Amino acid sequence: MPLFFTDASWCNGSTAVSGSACLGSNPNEATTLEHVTAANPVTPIAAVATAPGAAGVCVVRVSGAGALAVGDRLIPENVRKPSIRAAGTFFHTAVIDPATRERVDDAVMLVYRAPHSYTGENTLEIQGHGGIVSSRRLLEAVLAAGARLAAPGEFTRRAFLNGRIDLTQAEAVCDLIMAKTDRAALAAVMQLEGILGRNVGASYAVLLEICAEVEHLLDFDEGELPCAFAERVAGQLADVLSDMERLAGTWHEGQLLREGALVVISGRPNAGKSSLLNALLGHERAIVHDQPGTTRDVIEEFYALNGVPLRLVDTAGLRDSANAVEREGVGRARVLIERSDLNIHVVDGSAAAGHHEAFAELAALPLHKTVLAISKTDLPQFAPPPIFEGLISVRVSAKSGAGLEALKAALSRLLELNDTDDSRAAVSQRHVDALREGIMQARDAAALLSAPAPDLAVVACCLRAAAEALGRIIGRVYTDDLLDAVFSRFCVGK
Ligand SMILES: Nc1nc2c(ncn2[C@@H]2O[C@H](COP(=O)(O)OP(=O)(O)O)[C@@H](O)[C@H]2O)c(=O)[nH]1
Ligand SMILES: [Mg+2]
Repeated sequence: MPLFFTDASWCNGSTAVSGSACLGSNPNEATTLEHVTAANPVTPIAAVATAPGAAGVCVVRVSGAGALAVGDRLIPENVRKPSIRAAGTFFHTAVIDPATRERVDDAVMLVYRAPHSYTGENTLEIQGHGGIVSSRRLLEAVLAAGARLAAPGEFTRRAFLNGRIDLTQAEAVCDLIMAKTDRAALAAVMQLEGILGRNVGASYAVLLEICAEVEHLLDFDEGELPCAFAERVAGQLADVLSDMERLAGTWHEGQLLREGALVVISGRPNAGKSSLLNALLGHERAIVHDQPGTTRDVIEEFYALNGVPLRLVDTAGLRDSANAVEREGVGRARVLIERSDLNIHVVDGSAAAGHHEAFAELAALPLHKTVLAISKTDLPQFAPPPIFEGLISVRVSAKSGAGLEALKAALSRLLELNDTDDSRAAVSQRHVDALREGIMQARDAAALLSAPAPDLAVVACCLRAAAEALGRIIGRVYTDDLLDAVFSRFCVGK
């Protein structure tokens, strides 16, 4: 698997990184080389960029060296060809399928010329009429005119390979499309704007700089460190480490914003679980009935808590049942509780029967991620609940709505949701994995440098490995596998 570096500095040092390929001093030059040789030959790519379904407009995007020529083949003879039109122009035209000569649509075409487009390549955007059939026919005509169907995320992958955006910005495009709450969208917009890339890029540059200095010393000295060198570098490494640790510390928030949290509502039959789900959602999602065992399957709904997406799940009541379907539901509920990020355990505060058993069940639950909701507080309460150390409990009434705000506050507390900080990056699992690798290597380098007569070759190796880890985050160092993993999350057309 070739490893691509977009920095000349990877070739300068005396420490060779095995299996590496240095592609030149200019990031664009390097990526262009990759672009032509490996990923994409000259055939332009095309896809419908808008969501399927009935809509006013459908946009088909064509990108690549021959994109404008594709447009030439789609229009009547008497219309001026896009390939001879200026960048930034648009025009109205009939669209003809070059294979069938049928008139497909009426459209507006927009001409972008490299490098001033999303992908950095010549791009033609065709705005036709929306609708499933209409957009399919338009795309078929574009493919007949010489484009090939784009792979998921291929437009954004080309934008990255052509140096338009770094890898964190490419990922932010996907995060923004997938965002389920305003807060998640805002975090994605900040990343798209480059906040994470700049943060990581600065540490990456410092690490490479120190590494070059160490390698220089290796070439000219017998491993003797000049006066004050170790002290200065120790300071620089401490700053880089604290930046990396701060970024790694945003993982929890990033994870919640991207993946959401699984919140499972559990409890005995008739405790008021489905009523609580409905009360939180503000509509009658789950069937509520005084007959125990009404909810047999698992019901999942999206719910935004402080801008964080929750997967709120109502389950079958936990009890031993003779009914096979209900037993299956109870089994699923137990698995879900195990997997959940949070568990709301509902106990009917008004029921005399089974009161003690219901509280006894709590002992078997993962209390560190459980909120006890004592329900039906609008009815006379049977007895005060026993105290479980460290367990957060709230009193709620699905009927009157009392206690719902306290329940939300308890959930926020357990999920450790902080108030939104617009200027903060929120890293993903991929980022934090690389950050941890970088932190480990940078710490090793710092420890070696603090010892008397350090082995500078080993120090340089650690620094390079730390820089490489950070380089993978922003895409200054990449493999095709890494790009495949990043862009496979995308939809076709982006
Ligand atoms: N008075 C009162 N009754 C409730 C409340 N929550 C649920 N119930 C009733 O308790 C019964 C069982 O409710 P349900 O939500 O289906 O419980 P589940 O089996 O735990 O899902 C139904 O008759 C509900 O109307 C509440 O807050 N107050
Ligand atoms: Mg129910």
